[in-house]
Amino acid sequence: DQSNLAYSVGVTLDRFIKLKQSDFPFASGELSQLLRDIALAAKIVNRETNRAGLSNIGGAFGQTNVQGEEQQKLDVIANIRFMRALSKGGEVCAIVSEEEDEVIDLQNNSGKYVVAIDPLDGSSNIDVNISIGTIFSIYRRKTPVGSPVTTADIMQPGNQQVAAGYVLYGSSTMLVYTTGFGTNGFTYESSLGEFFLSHPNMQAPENGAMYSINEGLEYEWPAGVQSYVKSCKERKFQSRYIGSLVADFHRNLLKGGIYLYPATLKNPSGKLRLLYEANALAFIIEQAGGKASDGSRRIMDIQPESLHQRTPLLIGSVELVEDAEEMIRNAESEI
Ligand code: P6P
Repeated sequence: DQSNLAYSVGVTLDRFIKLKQSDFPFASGELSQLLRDIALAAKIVNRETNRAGLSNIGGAFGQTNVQGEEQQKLDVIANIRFMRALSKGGEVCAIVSEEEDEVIDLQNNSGKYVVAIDPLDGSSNIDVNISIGTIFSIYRRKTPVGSPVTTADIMQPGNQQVAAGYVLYGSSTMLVYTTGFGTNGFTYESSLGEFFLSHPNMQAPENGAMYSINEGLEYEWPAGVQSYVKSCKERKFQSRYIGSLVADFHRNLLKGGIYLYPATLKNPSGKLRLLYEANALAFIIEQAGGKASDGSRRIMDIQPESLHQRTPLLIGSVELVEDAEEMIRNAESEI
């Protein structure tokens, strides 16, 4: 039947989206078109990323973004490309981007969807040729179509997402996304300009023996995280930390493992952003049978208070995340 055909490896992304559209009996195809628009922008950013070294666009652009980080030219290009892709289709009414201080109101009140996006996460890795990624979340607006966009449309918890995904510009370029009916991975074949289904119905191993954390910040971690990482070492876990969230997340999703970015002195609420990093990966990992928490709360249940708010993030194999949460609870009960 169509659903099995959809999962046959080698199906293009466009065909997959069309075949799975029946998951949304009442959808008018707008979400499908939005996903196609995002995939097109990903192909363009992929081309720019691969050329970064040659056309000298990898260097800092001299501007800084709301994060106060050196804005790499590729950051700027990726932001422009995704903004354009998200604006042209007419499905989106507002965008939250890591690269934009304020909400981008597209003045398109007939748009049904709100998108939160990190156009190019880990851009400090561009100059050293480490994999980088795009992360996005898609929400249905809360206020009636046709009315102006309000905060209620923007400040939605992750459990309201209708879709989420990431693009990993790595040794191969992959698009992984969910619409709430499982998580599927597509690999880009640049000679054909198509994403092909390569990882149907991805399942996060329930357990694993790999942890990802910036060990240089060990003395700043909460006690529970220190004891959890100590237990990983006692069990001879492998330590793998690329310093690029999407790359670390993707490897742990495939192999089993846990990524941790806890509160630190410099970032008392953690470093990663709730709206356009943690929520999307949380939706993806849950749809693959994994778990995402801030150490005690489910990431997708956190009610956002501000656009660029940060959150501690523990994400990956369910057994590993639950072990870490238990050690954090125990440490807190001993205070
Ligand atoms: P640190 C990259 O800047 C990023 O946002 C994530 O991609 C990455 O996992 C994390 O920060 C690395 O942070 O403090 O370990 O360098």
